[in-house]
Amino acid sequence: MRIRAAVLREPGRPVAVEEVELDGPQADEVLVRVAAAGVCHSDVHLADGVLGNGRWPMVLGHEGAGVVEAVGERVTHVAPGDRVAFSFVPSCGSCRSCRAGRRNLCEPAGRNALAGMLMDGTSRLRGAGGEVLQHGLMTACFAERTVVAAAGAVPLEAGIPLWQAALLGCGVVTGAGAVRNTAGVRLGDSVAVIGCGGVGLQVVAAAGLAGAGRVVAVDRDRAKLELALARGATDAVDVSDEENMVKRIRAAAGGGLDWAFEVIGRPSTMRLAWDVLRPGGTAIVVGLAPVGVEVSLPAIEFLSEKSIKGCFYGSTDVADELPRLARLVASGRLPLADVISRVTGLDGVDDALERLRRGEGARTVIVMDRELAQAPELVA
Ligand code: COD
Ligand code: ZN
Repeated sequence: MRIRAAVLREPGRPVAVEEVELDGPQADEVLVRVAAAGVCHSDVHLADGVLGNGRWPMVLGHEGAGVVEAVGERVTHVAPGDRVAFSFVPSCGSCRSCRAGRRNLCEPAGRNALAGMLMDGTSRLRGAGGEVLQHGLMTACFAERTVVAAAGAVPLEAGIPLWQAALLGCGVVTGAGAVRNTAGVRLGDSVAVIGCGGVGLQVVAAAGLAGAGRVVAVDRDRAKLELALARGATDAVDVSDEENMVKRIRAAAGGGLDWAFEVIGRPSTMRLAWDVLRPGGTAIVVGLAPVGVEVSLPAIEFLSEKSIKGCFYGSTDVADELPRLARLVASGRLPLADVISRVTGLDGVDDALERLRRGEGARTVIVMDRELAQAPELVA
């Protein structure tokens, strides 16, 4: 079938909407009519070509929600008409990582996501000239319709509008999972969140829900800090002048911190996360740095049992946890509308990427179908 989709042709060129060809779902796949999709900083990384060579031409978009239109013959967990959120780690359940209970590290899912293919290593997308297009992080949801692996379509209960559910599959799962799974924040712990963008704001809210005693929001953008305070941060530290950052963050928490989440993806802020820890504290690196970037730490400080830990997709088993998070949203305990700074149409993808590069606003949500998404008025 013919659909409209936002295609990355080559890094450095604007991401433009094209008519592309989408094949129907194979036995273990699902065809979804996309209602809405969130624009994440990782889309900027992909569009800028810093996540590795050859990751184009690609239909971008890895965070979104929609309604199932058709399912392959082996799919049983969803049916046409079901509302779903996308997961960009459709874990296979049988590789070594999955068997060990670490489904976010599913090996075939990781391999195929990097290749821009579905789980069988092939694509359902072709450009107007017949050339194969990659599926952005196995989701490719900056499009009117998409075909995803069965496990990439997670059913949603009623009670959450799709323009908000669009954020569940990346920002919310990553942020909440970093706090609950990767870290394991306990009641009364002190937490710093370094970088309060689309993902960091989810870390802030999750730290509050986990019962952290202090949640120190750190950013160089005043507007992000205001949002963080409204989402449960107890303190805000503006690091736009980069002066005495370590001292000010520690002072806000009444001393070194138990946890520091880096949600930007820069060596300097990874180091900052390390520096603000108390002895025995742990830095969780959520942010993704371009290929080839290194980070350095003062080795003597391992003596104080500080740790630094990587984080991918919030160490989450999405099939189990995404519906739980959706329930928190539906019950009003995890608001999402406040982090959506703009709602726009499919043609607005490139502008949204540009705003993220400039650090302007929080999440943009791209709405493909306003009625399906139950979305407010769109802004061009
Ligand atoms: N000091 C303080 N704050 C800063 C600095 C700095 N030097 N630089 C940027 N910031 C702030 C910005 O003001 C902004 O508020 C925030 O950091 C970044 O936010 P966004 O909205 O631009 O980015 P997000 O939240 O959409 O994405 C953030 C990640 C870094 C988590 C994401 O891009 C990423 O790297 N993800 C990798 C992890 C992963 O699981 N990836 C798979 C798909 S996301
Ligand atoms: Zn993302």
